[in-house]
Parts: sequence; structure tokens; C-alpha cells
Amino acid sequence: MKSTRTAGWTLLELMITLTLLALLTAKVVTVMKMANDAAGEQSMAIHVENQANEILDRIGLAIMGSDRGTLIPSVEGLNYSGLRYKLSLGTENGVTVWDDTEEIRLAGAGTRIEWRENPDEAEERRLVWTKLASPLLEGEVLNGVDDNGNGLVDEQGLTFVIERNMVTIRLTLRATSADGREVIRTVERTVTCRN
Ligand SMILES: [Ca+2]
Ligand SMILES: [Ca+2]
Repeated sequence: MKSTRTAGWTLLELMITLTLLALLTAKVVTVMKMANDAAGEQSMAIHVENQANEILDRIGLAIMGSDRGTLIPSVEGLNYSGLRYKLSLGTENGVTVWDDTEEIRLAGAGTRIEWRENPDEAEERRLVWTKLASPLLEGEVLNGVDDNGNGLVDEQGLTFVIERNMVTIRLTLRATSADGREVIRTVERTVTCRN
């Protein structure tokens, strides 16, 4: 009889212990998952931000190294989702020597930012700079209205605006974190052509 009681208590104790252990484990797992999700989202945000800044640097350097007269399209005040330019290789006998035409554009239905050398020609070279591009700039909706208040209507996720010998570059990158939250980063810079 005594031994049965002892066994009963032991079983009860065991059950309580197991239940507490299970609860504790569940809690630890939840806390770890939350920390992981937060870390995942944070590192995703850093990744998207770094990539946006890196691409903005590359585009800025390309435009700063090119001549205003080589930009295509060249009309001021409009916004373009791609820009062609030529870099100067220096002068030879007083004449400027130009490198091959290069282009930076939004491609793949607004999902990629590409760099192309000799675009649309047989010797075209192409690099995809990012696959995190956005079809439209952050806050913009395709509705004929300037939703994000930057003076441009329905501008795309990579946008160039030319004013005199300056070009304003705007771009939005977006990615989805593991838990389904969207990370969006938009960067903007105005640079001046070399002449
Ligand atoms: Ca706008
Ligand atoms: Ca709009």
C-alpha cells in the first residue's frame, strides 16, 4: 500500500515535472524563434540597405565620370528608368576619347537593376546588380498621381531626373524576411556630370 502511494506521488511529481519542463521548453523555443526572426529581419534590412547604397554609389560614379552630352535620354525634367552614358578615357591630340556606351536600367518588369555595355549590340555585356528592385518607387501607386510627394508621377523603382548637368537618382529595393514581413529601402542622390 505504502509503496503504491509512493509510486503514485512519484508519478504525479514526474507528470508535473514533465509538464513544467514542456512549458519551459516551449517558452524557450518561442523566445529563441522571436530572437531569430528579429535577427533575420534586422540582417535582411541591413543587407537591403547596403545593397541600395552600393548600387547608388556605382550609378553616381558612372554619371560623375560621364559627359552631360553623352546622356541618353537627355531631356530635362522628365523621369527615366534607364540611362545611357559614355565615360571619358581622356584626350588624344586634343580630342576626347570615349569609352563604349554603357547603360544602367530597371529591367525584368521592374525586378532587376542591370548594367549593360554596348546595349542591344552584338557585343553586349550585361551584369545584374540586384534582383531586389521594385517596379515603382516606395510609396508610389500607378494612378496618375504623385502619391509619395516627390514631384514625380508614377515613377519607377529606379528613376533618373536630369536638370542642367545634374542627375538625381532614386531607387527602391525590397525584400521579404523569413516571417513574411517586407523590408523596403529607398535611397536618393544628386550628382553632377564631369562637364
Ligand atoms: Ca512620386
Ligand atoms: Ca502614382
